[in-house]
Amino acid sequence: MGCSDILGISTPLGSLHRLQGLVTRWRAIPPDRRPLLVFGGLIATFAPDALLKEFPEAVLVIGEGEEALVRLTEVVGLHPEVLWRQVFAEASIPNLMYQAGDQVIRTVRRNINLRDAPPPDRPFLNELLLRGGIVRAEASRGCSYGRCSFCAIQHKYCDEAGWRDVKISRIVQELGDLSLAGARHPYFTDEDFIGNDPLRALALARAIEREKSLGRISSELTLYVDMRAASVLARGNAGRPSGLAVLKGLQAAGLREVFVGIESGAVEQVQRYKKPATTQRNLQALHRLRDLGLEVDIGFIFFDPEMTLDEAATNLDFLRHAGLWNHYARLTKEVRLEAGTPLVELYRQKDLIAGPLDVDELTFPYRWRDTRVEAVHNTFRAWERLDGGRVYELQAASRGEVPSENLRRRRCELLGQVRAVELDVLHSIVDSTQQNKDSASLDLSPFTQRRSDLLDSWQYSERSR
Ligand code: B12
Ligand code: SF4
Repeated sequence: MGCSDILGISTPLGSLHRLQGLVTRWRAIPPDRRPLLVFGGLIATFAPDALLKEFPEAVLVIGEGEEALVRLTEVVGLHPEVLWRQVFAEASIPNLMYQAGDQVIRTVRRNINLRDAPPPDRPFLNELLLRGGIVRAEASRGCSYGRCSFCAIQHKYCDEAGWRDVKISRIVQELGDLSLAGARHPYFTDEDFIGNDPLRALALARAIEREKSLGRISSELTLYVDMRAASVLARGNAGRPSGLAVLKGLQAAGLREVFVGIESGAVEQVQRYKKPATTQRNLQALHRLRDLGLEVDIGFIFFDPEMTLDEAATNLDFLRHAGLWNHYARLTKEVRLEAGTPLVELYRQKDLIAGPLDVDELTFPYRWRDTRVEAVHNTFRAWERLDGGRVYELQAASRGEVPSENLRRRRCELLGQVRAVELDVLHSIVDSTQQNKDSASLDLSPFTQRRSDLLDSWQYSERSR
């Protein structure tokens, strides 16, 4: 360290400890050779005050970083160090927060023009492919709905609910480059892949299909995207293709798997989450995707602090009747009370926030309304953690650049069996709590054994592969 002008560091969840280590090393560089310290990404975006307090030397980039980082580089290249902090504000570089003297400066928040954005540099692509990791692609940012109470995405994009698309020519070019490098299963980072422009989604699908037919994208390339139930179920009209037509087009282009945020099977919980779709519509969307033969990944927030025991039972009934008991997704998560979401204000009013923001995880701890639901949650989590590491490994092995679709399917099936054991356990705990028994005294060892046998069989089969 010490030869560059800027040291830019991303701050994903759980990175605070590494950040402290890096800054300690940065502080050891003689002051006249220290690069400008710039933090961007999740913690910088959602906990900038806490981050700046701990690292007052840093310049934070809140939200999108492309424009800010390029402009910072220009200023640093053109001006002597003593002037940098003064010039940042004068040069109206967006999305910054930093200290100048004893003042904290915040510059204007602004989203980039995604249509003109160049593709990302991918210096680690080959390494990622070698390790069978997940290659990411991007076709849009933001969400055309943008009002779910638990979702942090609006804050990332300047508190604007809105959807912006990447130019089709860039997406297709990038997929071609990824394909040439050997990637076969890119996952799109888009929150809302179709957004408010199904016609463009169809055009994108056709462009990918065309490139495949010309041999510029491998015919084996598959796609993984996030969609809203509303996009899946959208009716068409003149000039606007239906969700079904778009799905069929995308499937012809290689769509393999669609993530849909169902979140809950209990009517009032869905309303608390401010999801736009009803439980019924969510089910219809699932059926439509499955009827087409697409894999469906599912977002489900089983627990929230306002949950009743009846709602827990309703969620379990929903999952069973929807045929999701053996699904590979982790359907037993709890809501994360994330900084920058509408839920924080709501819980504050309801006195449900139990402490300060955990800056590393970007969540607030909360109090549960019903202590019985809290006990169910805690008993289940303690059991889940017993073999959590191996389950996570199996989940990771079923995503990204898996060598073959057959192998992915086998891993997903096995993971689905593990998930079924998890739901069986949760069901037993909810059941016994409903009968006023103490769930902590339940004998869960037969379930522990079943899960362990499944994971052993996976490890054995992988070793003999
Ligand atoms: C891919 C992804 C994952 C992957 C990989 C995560 C990882 N650690 O890399 C997986 C599947 C593992 C994952 C898991 C989880 N994720 Co996730 N994930 C995403 C997703 C879909 C894409 C991230 C991405 O690549 N975006 C595209 C790039 C271009 O954007 P970016 O990374 O944000 O970078 C931009 C800026 O942040 C900034 N920037 C970033 N770094 C830097 C550095 C510098 C120096 C500068 C100047 C700027 C800068 O500039 C970039 C360009 O504009 C986002 C949603 C989204 N669309 O962003 C959610 C998201 C990040 N995930 C989220 C969550 C909640 C989770 C989980 C907790 C889910 C769960 N309940 O288990 C776990 C946590 C895992 C963990 N410990 O990290 C939330 C985080 C919200 C929050 N405030 O906490 C998001 C925003 C989704 C959402 N709608 O709420 N996730
Ligand atoms: S959870 Fe999904 S649908 Fe809801 S606002 Fe966030 S991105 Fe949009």
